[in-house]
Amino acid sequence: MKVKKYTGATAYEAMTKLKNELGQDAIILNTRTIKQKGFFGIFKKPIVEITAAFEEKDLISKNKNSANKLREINNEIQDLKKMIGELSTSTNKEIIKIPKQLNDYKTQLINKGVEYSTATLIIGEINEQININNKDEEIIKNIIKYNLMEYLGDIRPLSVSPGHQKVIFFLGPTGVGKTTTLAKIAAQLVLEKKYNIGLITTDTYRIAAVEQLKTYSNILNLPLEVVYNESDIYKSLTFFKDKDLVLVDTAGRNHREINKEDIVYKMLNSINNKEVYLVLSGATDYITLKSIIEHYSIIGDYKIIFTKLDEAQGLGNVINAKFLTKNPLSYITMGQNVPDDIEILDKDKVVNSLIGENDYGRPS
Ligand SMILES: Nc1nc2c(ncn2[C@@H]2O[C@H](COP(=O)(O)OP(=O)(O)OP(=O)(O)O)[C@@H](O)[C@H]2O)c(=O)[nH]1
Ligand SMILES: [Mg+2]
Repeated sequence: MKVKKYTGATAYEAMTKLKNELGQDAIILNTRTIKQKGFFGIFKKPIVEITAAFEEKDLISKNKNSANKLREINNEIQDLKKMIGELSTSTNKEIIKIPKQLNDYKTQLINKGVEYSTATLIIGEINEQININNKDEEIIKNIIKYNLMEYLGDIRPLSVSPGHQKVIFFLGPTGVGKTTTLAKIAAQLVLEKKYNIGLITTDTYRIAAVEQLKTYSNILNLPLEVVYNESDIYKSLTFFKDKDLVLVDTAGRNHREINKEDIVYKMLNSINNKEVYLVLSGATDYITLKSIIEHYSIIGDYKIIFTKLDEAQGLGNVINAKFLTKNPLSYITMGQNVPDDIEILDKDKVVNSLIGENDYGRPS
């Protein structure tokens, strides 16, 4: 057992010193206030003295702990320094290596709603492949366009093979425009292509959902079947045996709640010849879009329709979606008018809009 004294202007200060050195295990033997003599016999402020007893091993292990802690902190500082170093060299690389013209295109894409890391990747890849120094504006623009076109991939609208019935599903989050888009497509197929079409709705959740589709079916003079349960699926499909196309409207679903027990997925699994469209609003924010796409991966093969591009700030989500899923794009819609406000996605126009050359999707 050893004894040591600690002093401080206050008891707290002396105690803090003691605890720092000896830890919690020391035993306090005595605490006293000491008056100190100054010059000419004038008293200075009193100090507090604490006497403590401790085992030497406590001091050793305490010191050892402190040394370990110091080493840990030191290691963390080294790691942080390394990370900061790496970060600044990579940012420097980006700033130094990406020429201004390319960086301007990157900013342009971000302003059109392309997600930051996606825009960085697109421009970074171009920069890595091609030396754009001394190239004129027009050539640089074309390089950007070719690349964006490539990312958009093949556009796959509905393909109909007469004599082989196809069932077309429209799925997606609530209120994105599934029913309206179905009506637009149905109207064009009936009025322009004269296909023989039947309509089905599985949306029996929302009041007036059936009525909404019924209105379109009356205007277009198309039969409508309502599916409430699994056996209705087969009944209505039998009823529509002679149709070239059967278009299926589904209830909007919170994407976090979609599951394979839903009547729609039972129906999807029962049908061989089908096309599935995931309807997405172009005006959705990126993290929501990402989450929707992740949840709908349970569907597997689907094609994407972007609606409400007239309400979106830019067409960035069209590119974003292609980076989140390899599934093909198909149609875009840009207004509430049935059947006019829909078209097969025109890659050229999308790309020109992304680089600020037109206002594709905006009402003219
Ligand atoms: N601005 C704009 N509005 C649209 C577009 N497509 C649909 N809408 C409107 O969006 C609203 C919802 O459309 P619906 O077709 O009922 O959407 P839904 O996905 O079927 O909705 P739920 O069945 O309730 O999930 C309606 O007011 C439509 O007119 C579009 O391209 N642009
Ligand atoms: Mg609907």
